[in-house]
Amino acid sequence: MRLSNIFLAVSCLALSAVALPTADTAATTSSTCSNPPVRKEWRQLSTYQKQSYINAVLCLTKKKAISGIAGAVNRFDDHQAVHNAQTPNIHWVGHFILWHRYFVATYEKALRNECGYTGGQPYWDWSQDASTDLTSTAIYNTAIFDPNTGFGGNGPYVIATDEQNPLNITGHTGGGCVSNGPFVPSKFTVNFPTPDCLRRDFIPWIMNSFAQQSLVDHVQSQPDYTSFARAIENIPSFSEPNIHGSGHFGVGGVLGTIGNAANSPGDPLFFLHHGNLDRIFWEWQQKDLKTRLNQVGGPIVPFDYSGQNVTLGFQVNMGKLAGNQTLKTLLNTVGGVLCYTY
Ligand SMILES: [Cu+2]
Repeated sequence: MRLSNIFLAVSCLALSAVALPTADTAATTSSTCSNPPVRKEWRQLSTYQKQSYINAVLCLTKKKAISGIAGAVNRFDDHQAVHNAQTPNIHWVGHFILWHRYFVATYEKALRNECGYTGGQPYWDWSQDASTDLTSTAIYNTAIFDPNTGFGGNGPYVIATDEQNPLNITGHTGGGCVSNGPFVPSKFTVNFPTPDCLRRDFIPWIMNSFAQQSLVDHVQSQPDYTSFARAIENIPSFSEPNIHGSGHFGVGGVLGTIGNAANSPGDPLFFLHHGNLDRIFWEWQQKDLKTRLNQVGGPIVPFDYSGQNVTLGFQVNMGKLAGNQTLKTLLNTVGGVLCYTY
């Protein structure tokens, strides 16, 4: 047994004896988080569970928006709109991973509370399928893209203009409307910021290279929160891989919805991609919970690595979708405000 596990076990025993709701040093399930939903990898779900999840997503698209953000028509759009509104402040900052943790959890809560979904938010562990042959398309033939029990596949190839591809990303294979699965134009619309179909634009070399397990291992070997946070985003360039970019640009490419920095949550797959990043973060935390439930760092202002850092008391918000929370609260997935596990 690891030291941290012993610590956790002892703390839990102590807590159950005195029935305190929270502890500062261990991830204890609080009185407001009993039976946390367990998040699973997509292929671990049964066909029935997969269908229940997709049905709950489609259910969100039939409920009226509450975000108050112009362009958001339904509850699915709400999440995309909130992400869009905060895009300049939540990437390449110390709170990147915690903001997105809260974001995915807010979506999970909506699926459960408003659309009758009973499971945990599933995630997509792309590393399981990433090939060292960068031209391989095998990863696109896995369960997650299944047209019947998954999220459907690519869009047909569309030429991208120079304006649409300012970064000159090579090798895109799609760009048109997703043509099979539950999110085809007849069943699903991306309403925000303006109505469009869901687009995907697979780029095999990015998907395969950015999703490599060795990169995940590198991120998980970081000694502290600040270096972890920086490693998971790396730099905004295609000259160096970063695991955050794998799902975004391997699936979204140049023209796809999930490849658009501000509006990526318009692809329902976003929440499984970010669910995986959160699982990687959660696993990293488990290696030293005592420290990693109490540590944040990294810049408040994007890329401002010599400027002011976030602290445990730093607050993030979900607009009208959920209350403001401190980073300290969001470090614990079973603390009460958050209530899920892996
Ligand atoms: Cu984001």
